Amino acid sequence: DRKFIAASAQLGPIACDEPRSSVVGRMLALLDEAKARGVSFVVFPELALTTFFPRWFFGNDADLDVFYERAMPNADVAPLFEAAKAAGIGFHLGYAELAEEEGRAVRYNTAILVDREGKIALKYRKIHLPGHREHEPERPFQHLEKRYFTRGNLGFPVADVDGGRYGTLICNDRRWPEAFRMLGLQGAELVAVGYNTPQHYPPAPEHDHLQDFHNHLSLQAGAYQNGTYVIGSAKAGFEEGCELIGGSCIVAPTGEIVALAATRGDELVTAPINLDRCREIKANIFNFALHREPDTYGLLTAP
Ligand code: CDT
Repeated sequence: DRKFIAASAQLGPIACDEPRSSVVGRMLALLDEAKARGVSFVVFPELALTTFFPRWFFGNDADLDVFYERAMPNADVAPLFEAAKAAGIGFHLGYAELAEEEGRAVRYNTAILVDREGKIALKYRKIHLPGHREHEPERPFQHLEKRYFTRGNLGFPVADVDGGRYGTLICNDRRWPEAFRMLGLQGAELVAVGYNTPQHYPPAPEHDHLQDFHNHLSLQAGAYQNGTYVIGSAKAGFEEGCELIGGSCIVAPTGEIVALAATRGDELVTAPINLDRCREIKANIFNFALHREPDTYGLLTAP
């Protein structure tokens, strides 16, 4: 339907040795609260089932493999799929994916949208992979997404889910207007964005105090410039020695934050959604058919 209550289900820190069953238990508690509040769509963060493992260098695949899912759903997350279906709640989930392509293992930073009937309606693999590829021991912590993930190969898909047009971006993608525009051009009305964003950015620590601002700046601009709701969901708090920003929020198509997390722990943030409000923007200031000038934008797609 077009009018419902949505939630961002922020997660606090996940320890390196916290089992999937414990994390899923925390998600089930948030889902219970969502049900009590009449929510029908919940956004969980990027890499929601484990600690943010790209902060460490692993010298061998066996140590790395434990953080990846080989199937989705699998036994660990089945309780989440079942509980959400029983409650008639759709959800977004980010996880590390170990896929097999032509007999080769390929690693992706992946997110799925699951509809209210428990069916996976959309799958996206992160395209803008930040950080670095080689071990940089001088850093206080690593950000090895370029080493541990292959660039997504599914484009920027949207799907018609439960009466609306939904898309997903993953963390660093939100900073790139082109990524949001790819979804906007396909008529997205709700974009789910999970993130793990350290407060400290070793290459430019002078920007540390701006991390929350840049997060909201990107989410709010993406919403407004494409006339879409955006639901941002953080993995937040002091995780294995690294502080991650919170600020999970729901942004209206006008770019206004209509609900905002108050903590850096497990927290459910809810707001009423009316997807027909997207037209306030899509039919006016950003009426693409009327006002876009794509023949002048060639530079945007030049390599
Ligand atoms: N997970 C993720 O993409 N995090 C990045 C951190 C900054 S780049 C090292 C982000 O864009 O928030």
